[in-house]
Amino acid sequence: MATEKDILVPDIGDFEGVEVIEIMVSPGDSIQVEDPLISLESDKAAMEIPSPLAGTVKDVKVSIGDKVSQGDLLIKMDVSSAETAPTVEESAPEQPKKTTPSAPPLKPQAPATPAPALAAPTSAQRPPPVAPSPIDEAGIRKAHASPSVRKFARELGADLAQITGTGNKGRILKDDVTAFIKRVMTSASAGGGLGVAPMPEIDFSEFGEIETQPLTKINKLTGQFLHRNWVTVPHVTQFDEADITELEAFRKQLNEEHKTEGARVTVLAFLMKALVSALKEYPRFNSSLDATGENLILKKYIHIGVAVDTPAGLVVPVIRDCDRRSLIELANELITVSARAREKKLSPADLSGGCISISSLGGIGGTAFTPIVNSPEVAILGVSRAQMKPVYKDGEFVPRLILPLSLSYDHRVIDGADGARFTSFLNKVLSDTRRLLL
Ligand code: CAO
Repeated sequence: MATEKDILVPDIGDFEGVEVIEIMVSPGDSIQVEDPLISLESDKAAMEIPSPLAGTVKDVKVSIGDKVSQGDLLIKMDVSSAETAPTVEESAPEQPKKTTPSAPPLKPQAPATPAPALAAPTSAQRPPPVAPSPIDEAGIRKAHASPSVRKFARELGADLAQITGTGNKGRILKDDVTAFIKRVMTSASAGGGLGVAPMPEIDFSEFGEIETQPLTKINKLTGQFLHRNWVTVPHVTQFDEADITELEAFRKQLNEEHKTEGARVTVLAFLMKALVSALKEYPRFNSSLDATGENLILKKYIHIGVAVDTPAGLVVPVIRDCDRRSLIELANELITVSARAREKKLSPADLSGGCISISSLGGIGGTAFTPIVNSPEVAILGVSRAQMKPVYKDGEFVPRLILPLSLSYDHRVIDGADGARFTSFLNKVLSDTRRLLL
């Protein structure tokens, strides 16, 4: 006869309100002692909760993203009388295994969603796997592997669906993932991959005092995407300078007029407006290559991603329908979205669907830089700090406020001539804001 037993959160040390990041069982699953049930992640460590009993899962009482503490109910399980010898309440479940430390997730529901830093590409837009490709999270969840092996596979970008497990009942082991990665690396270098020498492992402490800081989740995800885009997209960066002397006077006047409403219009809002005009004039910049690389998808909407510098790393929220918003609305949206980014309140939807991105370092400094295209977008506009410069005009040098622009684009889609036309167009509208009305 089966008895119903409660599986509770065991002693997890000093942690309170720890997030459920993975549920490995469903009602009806037959479970052995020690089989992993749930994965939790605090801001210091990820841990697996193993089953203290054998039996059948009756009900799962938590969802991904829930916060749990010691003693909270996780699972109801039917345990046959032969297996009930130590009851859950009596037997202290084993201390969960701590795995490698990891940073707090950006979004509880999406621990491994490749969205936080750069707009997540759809499967149709993934390039061939030269660099680590976005992880197939559904495939990883379905795979017959422990959470620590799944975590290991996520970190390496290994597709568990392609790996044959050598463990009990075909369970994928850590060694299987390592062997798979070795195979992929070997075939990549033999078959025209990057073929570069691996980075040597260096003990920096030999040279002086050091401190090891784990990368945040955002750092890691951003790194993967930037690396992929850097090696798969042939980049060209077009530099230009826009005279924004009149724009600046207008901007100051606007801020003065809207002072009581707390409006704060920065150059960025004007740049978004200028980009809207430029994308309408040059629709190829508002496109993406399809999966075959043989067709261009031209977009009829204008959603602009804005790189935001946050304490946890770079994120690129997308402001939608910029062509339907006024300058003041765009300025307000920028304030809202950058605040939400810094408070880690963005959802994956807020980070997807961008047509082109702006990376503005103008508030910080610099004269020019080479931004990396936020693929599958085909261009990104980098903006540096505006400076007063002497400009030769009508036979004399006059002081003008000059804004440096750095437009990187995907040379498979955009020709050099169009790159230069695009920045010239931006210059024209930024130098004479009346043109933004056209
Ligand atoms: N030239 C001169 N001054 C500029 C400027 C420019 N190009 N851009 C902004 N400023 C000024 C603003 O007017 C503001 O001045 P006040 O305080 O006097 O109003 C000040 O710099 C700070 O602006 P801001 O950064 O708060 O606002 P923003 O709208 O320009 O930018 C945001 C918002 C979210 C884009 C920005 O805060 C940010 O995070 N930038 C970093 C982006 C980044 O990390 N890019 C690198 C990505 S890797 O490619």
